[in-house]
Amino acid sequence: MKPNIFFNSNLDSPEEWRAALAMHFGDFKFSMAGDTENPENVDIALVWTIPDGGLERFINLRAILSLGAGVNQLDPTRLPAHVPLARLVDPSLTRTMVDYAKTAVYRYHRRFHEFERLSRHSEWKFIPPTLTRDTSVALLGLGELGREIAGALRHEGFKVLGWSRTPKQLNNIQTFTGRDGLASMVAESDIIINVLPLTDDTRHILRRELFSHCRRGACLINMGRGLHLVEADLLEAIDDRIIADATLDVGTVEPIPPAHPFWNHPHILVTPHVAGLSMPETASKAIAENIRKAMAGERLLHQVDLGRGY
Ligand code: NDP
Ligand code: OXD
Repeated sequence: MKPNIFFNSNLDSPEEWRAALAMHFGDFKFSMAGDTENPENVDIALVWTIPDGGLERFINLRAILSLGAGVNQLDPTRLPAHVPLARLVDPSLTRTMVDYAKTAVYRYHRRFHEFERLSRHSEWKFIPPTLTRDTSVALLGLGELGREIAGALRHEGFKVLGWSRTPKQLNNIQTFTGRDGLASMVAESDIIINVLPLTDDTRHILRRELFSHCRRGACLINMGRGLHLVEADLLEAIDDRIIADATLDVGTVEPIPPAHPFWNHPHILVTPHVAGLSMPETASKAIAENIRKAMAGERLLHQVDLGRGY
């Protein structure tokens, strides 16, 4: 088997990916936009986003493999519907997402966000610590990432709640489904973490209506996608003290423009879409497996259901 792979990403290193794939395939072709000799011979598109020219010229494509856990950045409506699409599940991505969630949660739980503000005004104010069992954390999304984050926070002793499309039974985690379930969950939560995929159903889910059900003074952590959030509604909810603070790893537009009100906002911390990172060394294992499956005409691992959008 000699897979012919087309690579496209402005975030991932082609050199590192080529080297990582060489650990799995004795012989393979690897090209990028501009140097693909015979597009009709390309088997696999390994991509973070769609290249400017689209994928249409790859008329014999066997699979589209996302370099991310999310696929919305590929705009699945523009993809050839007959070619299977898979998202990435990778231990390094999961681990970095779990670490980010724990860091952001502890920053609120141990009041570092308040000490950061106080220290800017040279204010020495004692805010007593509390136990993790007294802080409740809600997860929107209980998939590959949400489940791991929920388990890790539970392990730290937090009270953990989670919401998903289909019902889940998870050890010591209270689970919810449906819009009413979501409203009930956020009403009980001190910290709300979004780790949903962006679909027609989840776009703008973090909006005024949801904030109206939140516990007063809740903190929000958005690790999903910028378009999950109605930005103006968050600013309003912070002004109204419904939401106390927010950590935003993703923006409606990335990078968030310099004049955006999120920058320098005393109650918002922006991180530049760094919550999760997949490292080619580990991620190439799952990608290689899917390349083998695609070449053998088998169903892909983590194949996206285009109907439901994730
Ligand atoms: P999964 O597909 O494994 O899980 C998705 C979860 O969301 C599932 O629990 C699913 O429910 C739930 N869900 C989907 N639609 C709905 C809905 N309409 N209502 C309620 N629940 C819903 O995805 P991953 O966990 O691998 O990744 C999740 C997202 O995290 C990615 O799509 C991406 O947006 C984001 N991400 C962000 C990164 C960053 O650096 N900021 C890095 C990596 C990912 P069910 O279980 O019932 O199917
Ligand atoms: C992803 C991401 O979806 O990094 O993997 O956002």
